[in-house]
Amino acid sequence: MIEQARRQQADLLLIAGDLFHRQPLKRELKEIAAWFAEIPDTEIVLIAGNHDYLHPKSYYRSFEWPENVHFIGTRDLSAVSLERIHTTVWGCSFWNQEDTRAVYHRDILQKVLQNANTVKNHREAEYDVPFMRGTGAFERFADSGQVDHRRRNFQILLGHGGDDRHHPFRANDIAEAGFDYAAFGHIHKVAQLIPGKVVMAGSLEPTDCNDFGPHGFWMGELTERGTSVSFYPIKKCEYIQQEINVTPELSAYAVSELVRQELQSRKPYQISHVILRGYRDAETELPLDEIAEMERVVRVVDETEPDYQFDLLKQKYDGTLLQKYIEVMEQCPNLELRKKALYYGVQAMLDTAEEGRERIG
Ligand SMILES: [Mn+2]
Repeated sequence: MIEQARRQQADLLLIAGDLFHRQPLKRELKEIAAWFAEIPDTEIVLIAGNHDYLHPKSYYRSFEWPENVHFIGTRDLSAVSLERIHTTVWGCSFWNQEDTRAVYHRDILQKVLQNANTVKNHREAEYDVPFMRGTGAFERFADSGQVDHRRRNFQILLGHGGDDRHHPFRANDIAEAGFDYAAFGHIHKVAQLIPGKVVMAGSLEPTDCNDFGPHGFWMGELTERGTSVSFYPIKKCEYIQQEINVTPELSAYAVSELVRQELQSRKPYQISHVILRGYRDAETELPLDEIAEMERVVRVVDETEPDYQFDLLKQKYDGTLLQKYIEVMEQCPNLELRKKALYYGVQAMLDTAEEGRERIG
């Protein structure tokens, strides 16, 4: 990511919270600060998310960042004015693991963008946070209205949350408030909520094996004509769901060969959840252990149904409840319902039969 920022000579790198999955250690901040210092020509703005929230003892509160790094630690929206790149970035940090306040509500957003003085007073009352960098620049901007009117000042929102317990928001509110761009974090799945305007960053890499789909970062350009962003997947590790369609003719050996074949089309960075669907021969035991042992398979899920030979079953269980059940269900006009009733019903009755045949005998 840092390397990309250097190569692209990025003006601005936005980190939308939860840079750490828990409270960062001091040495971890030192380490990341050293990385950030490697790209001094890139302004870096970051906020704390619900995982690395600003605990009273958080090292974020006292940490000295390099010149190009701007940490927005306020609990309500405040701004960092980056005069060199004619950009103001608005944001706030989590002070608790949960925060249900609608800090990105449309009324608040409109107010912060339209009335700099209101924001300034607000800042003095509540935002007196000594570790915030860039406030000096912001003060000039708010005090005397020294916005460079010859060039447009870009307005960016940097946010975190989006579910009921973490700063719920509506993407439309943000687009309509007049921000040029809004970068959000928190939801692991990457998404463009409003094309070119509001994006959810996702995580750079999956945080666990159920974190499916591509992960990476957004990169784009803000110009007078508008914003354009594209997603850049980091192809290091990606979890996918590999569905395998099982049919009753397939032997256990054939199923494992089929899986092996399908897995060959994976990319080297893809790790599979193998999901077996369809109908297996009722007598066949699927080679689940063998599949689980295959390379880059993290999990096997058997969702197949046994394919019963209903005519044979009727003969074998002639005169029993099972035989009558099959006969009645075979008359069911709804095909989907008939299939389900037959498979689940017969399976349940056979399971019971194994416990004691007399029950259906
Ligand atoms: Mn989060």
